[in-house]
Amino acid sequence: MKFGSICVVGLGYIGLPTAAIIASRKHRVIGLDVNQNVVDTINGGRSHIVEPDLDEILRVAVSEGYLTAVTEAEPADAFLIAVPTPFKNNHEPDVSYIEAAVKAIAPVLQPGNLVILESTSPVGTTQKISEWLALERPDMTFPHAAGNESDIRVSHCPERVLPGKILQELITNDRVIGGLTSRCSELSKDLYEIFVEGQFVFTDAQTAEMCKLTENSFRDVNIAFANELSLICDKLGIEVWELIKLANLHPRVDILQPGPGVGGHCIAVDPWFIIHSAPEEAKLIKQARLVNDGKPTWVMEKVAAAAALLRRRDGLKTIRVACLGLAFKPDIDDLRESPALDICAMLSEIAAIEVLAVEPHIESLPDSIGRNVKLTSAQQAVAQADVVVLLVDHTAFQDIPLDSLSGKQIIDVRGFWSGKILP
Ligand code: SAJ
Repeated sequence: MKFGSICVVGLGYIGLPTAAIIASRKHRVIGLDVNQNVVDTINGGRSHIVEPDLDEILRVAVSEGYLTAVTEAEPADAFLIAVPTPFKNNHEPDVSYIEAAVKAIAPVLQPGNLVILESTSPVGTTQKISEWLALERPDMTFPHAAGNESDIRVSHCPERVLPGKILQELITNDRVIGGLTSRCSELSKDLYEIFVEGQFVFTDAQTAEMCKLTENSFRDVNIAFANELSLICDKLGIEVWELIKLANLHPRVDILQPGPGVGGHCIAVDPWFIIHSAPEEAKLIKQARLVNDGKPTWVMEKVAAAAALLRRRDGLKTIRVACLGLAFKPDIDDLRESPALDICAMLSEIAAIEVLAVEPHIESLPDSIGRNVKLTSAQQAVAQADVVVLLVDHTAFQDIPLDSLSGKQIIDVRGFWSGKILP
């Protein structure tokens, strides 16, 4: 089928690059977002998020008239929902943004339209979308009730792209297509053929939902194993980085890297969707979440202990702590759900500790971090610090001369200086 126009609902980290890439293939794209500032920025040809290569592709798409952002839904041939799915305080999935997106597009739906859910969602959400739409539009038929003959097609095709490589992975990754019926799946494939070069694999909507949750839970459990090892090794006086390197020489062992905890808005969230739907069974997945969520407090306690030692041993009153890196992973500017940011904030609450935060990818600190934290250059922070905490292994930190660390307490949460002879 030829798609005359495609509406992407939610112009965030997934929706905006997806809208831009479809538009770059000379298809008319309507980007729908509730935020007027976001819509104005995009219509000005600019991106409100940082992602390699996005600025240029977006500028061209908007200037050539293939991409327009709006705040009110307009008719289109296909609707691609890419809104956030956070969890509530008790870790219960919050699908209210999806529900709002469905209600926003329902009035403009026409027979023959395709609705695709891309947002990571609890099992059963795609079916719910079909049911919600049926309630809003009793004049049409939907696949959960009408099967292959439905007026509207509904599928789940989860996004699986890695922040920092989104534009590349959107094209090259394989695409899991979970239609509510086989016709829903076929039409979804037609849409993704516009820009996907990876393979298409077909399944039902529930398996597609669970597949995405499984991928991120797999990674979370594996990171938890590495983080737990780091705690065990610290207790036993073993260098965890060297241990992992050695163990990984085994042909069937591939341990991930410990760090300050798991950040971002996917891996620390999605396992809870599985836990919520099968709490009795998802014991390991839950324990992994707790291990990873506990790591920032463990790091904070290590720093507090180093500060206490300096006070006792050297009689220092105020201890200066340089926190190297605030982003949720290396070489990006994204501070959302960052354990490094949480560690900085926790340290700044401790009396007689002054935090010098270093984050080469940002211009100013977020308000949430508190007023006691100063954004400082790496060189200055290291020069002034009594304790240096390496939280994020940004490439830029390779410029820090090892001899500038001399005489400082060093807490290397990433193994950045592992194997290097520190003075
Ligand atoms: N991390 C470690 N140790 C490691 C690897 C990662 O501590 O060995 C930490 C990172 O520092 C970061 C967190 O885990 O704080 C998550 O980073 P990540 O690079 O593993 O993943 P994300 O959150 O950027 O993207 C993930 C990807 N999922 C998988 O790799 C299974 C991506 O493909 C998904 O599309 C994305 O989640 C998403 O949107 O769900």
